Amino acid sequence: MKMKIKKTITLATLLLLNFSVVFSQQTSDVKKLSDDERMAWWRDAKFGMFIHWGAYSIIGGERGEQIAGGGAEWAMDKLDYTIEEYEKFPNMFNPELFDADAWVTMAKNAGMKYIVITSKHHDGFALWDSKVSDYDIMDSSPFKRDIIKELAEACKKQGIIFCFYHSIVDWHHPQAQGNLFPNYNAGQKDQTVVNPEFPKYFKNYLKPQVEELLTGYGDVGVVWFDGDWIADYTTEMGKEFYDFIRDIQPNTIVNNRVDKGRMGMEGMDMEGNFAGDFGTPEQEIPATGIDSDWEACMTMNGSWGYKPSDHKWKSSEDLIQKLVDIVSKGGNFLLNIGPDGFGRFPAESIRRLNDMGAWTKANGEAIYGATASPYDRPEWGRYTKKDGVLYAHVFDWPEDGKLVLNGDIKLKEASLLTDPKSKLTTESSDQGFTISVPKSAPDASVSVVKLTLN
Ligand code: FHN
Repeated sequence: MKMKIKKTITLATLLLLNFSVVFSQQTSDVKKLSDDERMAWWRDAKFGMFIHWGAYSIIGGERGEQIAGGGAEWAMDKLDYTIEEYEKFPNMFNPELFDADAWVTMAKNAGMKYIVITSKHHDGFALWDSKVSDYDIMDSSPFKRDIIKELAEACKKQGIIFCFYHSIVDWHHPQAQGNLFPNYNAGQKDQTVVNPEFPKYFKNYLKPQVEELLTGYGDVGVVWFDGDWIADYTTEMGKEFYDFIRDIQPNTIVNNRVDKGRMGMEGMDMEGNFAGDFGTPEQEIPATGIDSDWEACMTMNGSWGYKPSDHKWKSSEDLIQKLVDIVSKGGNFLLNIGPDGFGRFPAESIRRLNDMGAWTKANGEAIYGATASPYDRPEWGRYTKKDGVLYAHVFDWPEDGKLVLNGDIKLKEASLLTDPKSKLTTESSDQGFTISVPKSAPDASVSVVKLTLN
């Protein structure tokens, strides 16, 4: 394993104009934004694409008769590959159909504003040209194209904010869990298992790899850590890591998995002083709004990594409603794609992206830059709010053509969002306002009624 550490640190500034980053690599006078300024683009963006892609994408979660349970990105562990056996997959990973521009276009057309790609997942294989490792796309795969570079450049070109996911857990590295070979995942299964060499991995490998990603690929919107749960990783390391990242790119955003405060899949921090800028609920949406920054990440079927045997796809309608639900509670939605080993998005994912794109194109005004609803959740759907305007997102369109608003809403006028000229008749009573709406729903998934308030 090479142990070269890149010394140059490029300071960068994020200048954010309507979600598009103006890249201005500067070696001095980087403007350090306030926390609110730094978080502003992310809070407005609401919708991002997660990409889980790596050598596991050619395995598809299958080995002989076995099919890995859960996420196929865990193939190495779940299908009991030894490190030596698994190393053959990076050697075969040659995704010639990978087209970064096309991926970014698909995200953009879906209405997504940022992309978070797995630079390295738990298997340890790096998708960029790492100087501290041979276990990367340039040295251990025939592909020899820096995937992170191509994606970062495509994002920059198309005005999508580039972000990366990075695993603290490493099943391959000899000073991390890899040292527990053949039980390279023992620390996941038994929290008392630690690797005494882990601090060396942290200092000489994990940090330098993240430094490479922060210095070689332009401005990074979010550093999205994962694998915070292993006992080897400490809260001191987490805080040090957070500061390290902000020293390199002062305006980048870091998720809460950089530290050890996360409450399981619920994703928010427990009481205490933990590093990280936002909570990370996984595969779930909080029941109510939360008064701090959070982002729910979710799969379209049941797997993060490509898994052709998993047909449990969420419907487009469900995904659109999830986006609305999340925004109505003040969160962001990070929706996953697991491209295959050739570099293709699954057809089922593309269809859903297209459906979401059609919806966000028509209804984006009620999503981007919107905040949580100050009103109780109505039976028929959700509310979002922006600039004094309330948006009623109707999941269950009233058959009698009467949309009943919460009693505490003081309505001035109402119209269909997709038909601004439609002035809907409203009626007020002691119980509140009722709006007369067309008998059939304007949108099969979620129809939005724009409410101007008094
Ligand atoms: O183990 C991973 C999993 O493979 C996937 O990357 C998700 C995404 O949030 N995070 C972990 C589990 O919490």
